[in-house]
Amino acid sequence: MSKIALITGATAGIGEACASLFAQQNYDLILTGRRKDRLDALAERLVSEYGIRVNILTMDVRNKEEVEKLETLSSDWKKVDLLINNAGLSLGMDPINSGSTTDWEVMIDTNIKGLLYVTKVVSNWMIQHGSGHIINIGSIAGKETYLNGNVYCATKHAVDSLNKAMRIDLLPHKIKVTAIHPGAVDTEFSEVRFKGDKDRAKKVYDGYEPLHAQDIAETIWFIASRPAHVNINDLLIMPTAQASTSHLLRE
Ligand code: NDP
Ligand code: 8X3
Repeated sequence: MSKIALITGATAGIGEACASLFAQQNYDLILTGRRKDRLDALAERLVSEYGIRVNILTMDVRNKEEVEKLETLSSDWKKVDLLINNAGLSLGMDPINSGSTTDWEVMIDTNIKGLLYVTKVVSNWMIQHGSGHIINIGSIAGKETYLNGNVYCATKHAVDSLNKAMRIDLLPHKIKVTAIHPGAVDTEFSEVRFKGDKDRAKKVYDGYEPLHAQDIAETIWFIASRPAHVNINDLLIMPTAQASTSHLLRE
């Protein structure tokens, strides 16, 4: 029987690249996100290219009731081997005294509370079937704090902390827990952060080669495919041209 992966935020960027790579590796997939049209198109492509089974769930991870709809999946689908907690975003880049409180709430509700809601449901399934692996997508922003990154950095520091907490709490149930913390990855991330300002978003990646979503997907595949006795706890991955959030070699 094929393994099952549940990927949050599969409609773009890192989540979408993971969906394609795990489909290629013959995983059946539960894919979630808010944009149904994108989920439908992705599912259709993966089923036809790889012959896997795909279950899509349109949900906003901020909405606890929508997340709990995961419980309506059949018992077969609840045998999830791998959860990739990927859905997340940054909104705005302003000093703490003038940032938008609405943006702060969206980031906190998505990156922290959403990740917790999904984890609570899926970790219970993993406990029931006695194994599983949770991979949390953190960020270099969860290891460092940079100018005007304030609330986004705080949410990713929370993911770093929750990653450690999950590993401790789920140890008796033999569930692996990993965080992967990327530096700059060229996805829709900056366009979302700068609210559709494509020029400003493009400038983030000017003059150097950023990571691509595929680089992160391949790293996640490496982590997920280690033998049962090996767990990668924490992994920081950066473009070669990036030494820290504020040290970039632009040419
Ligand atoms: P994208 O913007 O390309 O993708 C983000 C994904 O998250 C989309 O599928 C989006 O789906 C989903 N998402 C956002 N908000 C919600 C929500 N409320 N409910 C459900 N799904 C949601 O960005 P990335 O692929 O880059 O981001 C993926 C993760 O990687 C994030 O956690 C991000 O913080 C992290 N990261 C990104 C880095 C980068 O430089 N790009 C670096 C380090 C970490 P939809 O809009 O359809 O709901
Ligand atoms: C995304 C990377 O440096 O823009 O998490 O915060 S950064």
